[in-house]
Amino acid sequence: MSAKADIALIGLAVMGQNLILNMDSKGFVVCAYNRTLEKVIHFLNNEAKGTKVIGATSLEDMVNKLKTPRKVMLLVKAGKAVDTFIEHLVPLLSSGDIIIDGGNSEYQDTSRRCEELRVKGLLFVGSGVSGGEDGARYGPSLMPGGHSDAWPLIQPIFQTICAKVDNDPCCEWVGEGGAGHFVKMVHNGIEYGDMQLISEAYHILKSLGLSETEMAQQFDKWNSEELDSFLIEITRDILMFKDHKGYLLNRIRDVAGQKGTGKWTAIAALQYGVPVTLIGEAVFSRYLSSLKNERVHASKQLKGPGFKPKVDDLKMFLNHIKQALYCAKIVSYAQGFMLMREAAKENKWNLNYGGIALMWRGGCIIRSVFLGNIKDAYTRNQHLPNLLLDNFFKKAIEFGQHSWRQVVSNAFLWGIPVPALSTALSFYDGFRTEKLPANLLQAQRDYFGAHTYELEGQEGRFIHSNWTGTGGKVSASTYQA
Ligand code: NBP
Repeated sequence: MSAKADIALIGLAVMGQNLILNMDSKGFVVCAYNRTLEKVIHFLNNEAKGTKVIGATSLEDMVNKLKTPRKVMLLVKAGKAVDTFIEHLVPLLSSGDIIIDGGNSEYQDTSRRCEELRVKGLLFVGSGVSGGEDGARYGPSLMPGGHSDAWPLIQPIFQTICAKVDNDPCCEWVGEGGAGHFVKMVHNGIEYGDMQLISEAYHILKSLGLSETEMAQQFDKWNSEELDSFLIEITRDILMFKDHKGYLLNRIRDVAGQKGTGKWTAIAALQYGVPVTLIGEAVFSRYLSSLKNERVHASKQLKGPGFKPKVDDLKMFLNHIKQALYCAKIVSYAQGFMLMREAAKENKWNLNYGGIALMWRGGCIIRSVFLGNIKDAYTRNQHLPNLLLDNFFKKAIEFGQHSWRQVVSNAFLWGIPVPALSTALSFYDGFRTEKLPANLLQAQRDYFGAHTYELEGQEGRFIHSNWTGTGGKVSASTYQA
């Protein structure tokens, strides 16, 4: 039998099945394979019935059914499963063939796999795939990176099956090595941040006594303005969702789970030394939520301010909340882009920031009109050092910051936790402050550890003072505090 499949896809769980059906609907012939073979047969006889999808009974069979250069995409559980499949595929493939990992792999793993396969003459791509089940089926956001020779070969498939916004594909080559998975990781971190911000707004609205319908109306209104986005839209729908017992949301346990990509972003931020404070708080907030038993116990012991949240002008305060959400969101994205910039510098990736905003503009969970504004900012200036310095965002914060400060300060007075809204505000204030109190930190470090300091205007010249009159003249070179 002559080879006829354009691409093979391994992994017939929710993402794999839907991506196959997406590729099939766009005219590509896909060969489906899965570790548990029964799933291949079941898929062919059910979801893929009547399509051009073909199945494989073994990896050898799958490889033989592929046009060359062969393209094999993995959509399996990230981690060991990916390495196991790669190990089994390598002896079956030929030089110039391509392996694509579409799972949520760690970007360092992707960089490693890319190098290991480069030596063997194979092209490896690590691609972020975002949008969940629906995105995979009807157009995901795709963030491919790795061995750049693979891009022209997979581009026709990737840019056909991905989401489009105004006919622009939400998929572009990101960069070498683990760049695609790094960008996907930051995307997920930003998703954590967006969700946390919305949850804090919900908490305030609820504390002010708004009903589910009134809250849903606010989200609906915000969804027609600057905050127009998938997450605001689904929040409106979630608020209105009822089952036979009434509104469902109130009965859902307030303990948030996570799969780890937000945590990876926070870890990367610490490793690269970038203050990505909002995503960090979003991750910590999920951990705090999971201390349910301790929180229940503490709620009976620890006192707060002891009065009910109340505002004189509700309409005005609701607008303040929207502005606070918007301003904090700008800071969150600015921080995410700062992290990508630093990682790009260290890893020598040539990231196209406007292109990244466009990739996230459609198809994925953080899709929003706002990402179009970010794309425009990088179109105006592709070397923009920080999103906060773009005129559009600068003006947006100038306009919204009074509202933002009102919301954060009132939430503090009322005892409502707003870690993401407030850390974003502190970041904004820190970033725009010419002289921070770090001079005192430096003095303290030198006082107790002889870590030295620089004087204003004498950068690069490190001085140690004998603060007590009893210390020596020797400065430290090892211990860092
Ligand atoms: P899962 O992450 O649940 O993985 C299921 C697939 O992995 C099945 O094909 C399963 O084979 C295979 N697998 C497992 Br589990 N352990 C294996 C092993 N040790 N060796 C070989 N194969 C193994 O599927 P998914 O939710 O469709 O996600 C696929 C990838 O896409 C993941 O990396 C995920 O993080 C990522 N992702 C998911 C979403 C989403 O919304 N679900 C969104 C974006 C990205 P079996 O059938 O034989 O058990």
